Amino acid sequence: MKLSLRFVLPLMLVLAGIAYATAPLVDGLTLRWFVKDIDMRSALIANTIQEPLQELLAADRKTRAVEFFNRITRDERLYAIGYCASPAGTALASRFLPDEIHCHDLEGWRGSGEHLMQIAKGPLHVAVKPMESEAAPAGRLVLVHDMSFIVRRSEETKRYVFYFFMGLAAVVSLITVIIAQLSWRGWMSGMRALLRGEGLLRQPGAGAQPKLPEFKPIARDLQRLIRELESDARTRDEAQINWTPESLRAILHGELRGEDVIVVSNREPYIHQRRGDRIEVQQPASGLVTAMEPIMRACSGTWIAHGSGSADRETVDKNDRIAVPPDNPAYQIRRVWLTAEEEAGYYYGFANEGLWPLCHIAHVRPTFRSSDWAQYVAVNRKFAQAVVSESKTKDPIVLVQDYHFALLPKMIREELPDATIIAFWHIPWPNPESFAICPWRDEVLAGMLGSSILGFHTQFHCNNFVDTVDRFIEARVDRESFTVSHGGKLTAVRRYPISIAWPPEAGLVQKPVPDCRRDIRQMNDLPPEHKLGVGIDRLDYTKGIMERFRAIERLLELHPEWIGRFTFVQVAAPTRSGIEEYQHHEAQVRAMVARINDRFERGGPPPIVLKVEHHEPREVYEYFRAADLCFVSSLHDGMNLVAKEFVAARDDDRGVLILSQFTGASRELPESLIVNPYDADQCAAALNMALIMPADEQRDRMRLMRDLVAEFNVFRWAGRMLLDAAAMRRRSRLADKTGRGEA
Ligand code: GDG
Repeated sequence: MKLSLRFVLPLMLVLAGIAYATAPLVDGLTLRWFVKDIDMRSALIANTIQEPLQELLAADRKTRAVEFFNRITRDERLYAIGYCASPAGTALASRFLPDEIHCHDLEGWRGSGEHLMQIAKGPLHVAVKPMESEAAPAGRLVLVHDMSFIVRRSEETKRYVFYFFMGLAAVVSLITVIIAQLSWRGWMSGMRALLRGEGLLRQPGAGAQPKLPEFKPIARDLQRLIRELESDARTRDEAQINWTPESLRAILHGELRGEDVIVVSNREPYIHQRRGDRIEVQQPASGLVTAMEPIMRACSGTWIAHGSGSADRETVDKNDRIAVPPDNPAYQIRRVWLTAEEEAGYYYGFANEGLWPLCHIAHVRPTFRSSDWAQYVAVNRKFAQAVVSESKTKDPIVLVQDYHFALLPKMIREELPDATIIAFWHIPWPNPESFAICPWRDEVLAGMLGSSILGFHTQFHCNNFVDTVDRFIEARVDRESFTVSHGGKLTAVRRYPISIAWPPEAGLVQKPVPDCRRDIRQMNDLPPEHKLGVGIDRLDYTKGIMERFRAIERLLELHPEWIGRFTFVQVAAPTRSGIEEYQHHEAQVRAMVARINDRFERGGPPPIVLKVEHHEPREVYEYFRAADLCFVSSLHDGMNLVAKEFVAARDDDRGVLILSQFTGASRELPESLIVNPYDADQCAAALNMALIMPADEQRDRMRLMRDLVAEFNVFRWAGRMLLDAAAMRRRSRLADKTGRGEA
């Protein structure tokens, strides 16, 4: 409305000015037309009355002539008529012939012509016409017309012209305002879509989005520019920041102050266990917990997780919440309770017997049961309800962790459409053909596409995901911006390589390396200078533990000089032991170790020591620091944090990392010895190379790897995702604001 008035008033004033300026022109024009008209009229009257007048004059009937004149001047416009026989005489005149007209003056008017004169009554038109009579050659007829009607008509015309221009102004304004409003709305929705990174670049037929083909090139350029500026700023900012828990906390305080942040994961960061009459608090050694803790402490958010500890129920309040960390509470855990059937179907069943083998190409067949799927859907729904009930605002930031919650983003989106949902998939994403065997393929993809940002460790996994979406569900994939538009909602698919805390916790690297070497060797009955290799894994078939042992066997076959001089200690934390495939795998691993040891032990130290038990993080680090090499041989792994932990543990710049090419970490740590775990000969050669590698080469490789892990640590991983989410929220708030302000 304001916009309309701002536009219409000046336009009206301009047109009124034009009307005012053109009035004299219109006046002059109409006057000229009317004078010409009256001239012609006067000539016609003069011609018509000459004959009867001459007859009357010839008969000297002057009184009749005057009556004749009076009769003619009954005409509305003919004001008076006069006749002068000669300049010297008096005019024979009708009523109203103005006193100013004298016969002797007519000579001054050169005998004939038209004149305008002004009397008190108004303007008059005086026409003098010579008589065409031989009897009175000097006779002149004077015809006086009243011109006041011209003034009246001129006034009227002026008024009409003015009305016309005002009407024109109103119509022009109305049309202009309507067009302006329509195109402004188009622009605004275009700009809003542009700021969201969609809309203007949509292909025709891509839903009820604005399609303004003429803006496409501008939009594309703008989008590219914004993206470049953003990524420039982000790279610059990121590189300038020294990423620590404190800096992450400080940045998030600034960027996300007052925001409602919710984390959802299957595993909880603090587990309460009952030990007799005592309650113990355990913090699971997990990369995910390490990464998420600083975020939660910074934002005082809520962490929703499965309450799996034996004393979890007795430690929560009536809302199933508990404030943590126990010594200095900064955020809340909201525990979700699962029945045994739910846990069996959702966690062991669909997540770990279905999705886990499906996403890891480790040649273990996924098992899909509709009963597991039903529990998976139900548990995801349960967590979605928990998110909604814990959300203090209508647009919280929700961080959904891992493959246990593929359906959760969509379920949350249905309840909280304005939420910013970041889902992070910690395991690989396979190629479309492999993923396609999942009977609930489309539901899983649609569920994940409820996210605002979907994160994977590597670009390869992002590509696989986008290819899968492109292949199987109705969605628009933009490979330039790496976004997927599905059901009118845009999801950005991004690479966020996870990492570990840097520097590692002081307690983990406190014990000097020589002491670690000595103690670990003593503990395992190995001679002081014995060569030691380590592997630290959950006892999972994706970790390639059997392929690792096959490589050790091959090393001893090809290089028998290492028999009795080299031992490999495998720490294998029990995991998912309720699943048959894992039990089978453990049995196979144990049998293989027995066979290889049997073959090469020969009275000395065994080639392989298998420790199927959970170790404390401090013990794990002691093994890392004691070892000459660490072997990570995953058959397929999202990232593999063990590789980074080994690097972090080696502040003495020694030790060699042998790393499977099928881990995300191999993209970031090219200074390790990269191997194909399926190629036993290649792995054996790498083992031998590691065992004989000179100290300075070990140092050069280790320093480069340590620099990388230090720079790209877990705080940066978390910070990048949260900063991207904060930027996304700023953009969408700006778009909403601009839209609301002008629409
Ligand atoms: C998933 C993805 C991705 C192992 N044994 C013990 C123990 N660990 C610790 C290690 C390390 C962690 O567990 C294992 O992390 P990984 O990354 O190697 O592998 P997953 O558990 O499969 O994790 C993986 C990760 O999520 C993060 O996104 O990298 O690709 O599969 O921290 O040190 N810790 C203790 N005792 C053990 O016996 N304390």
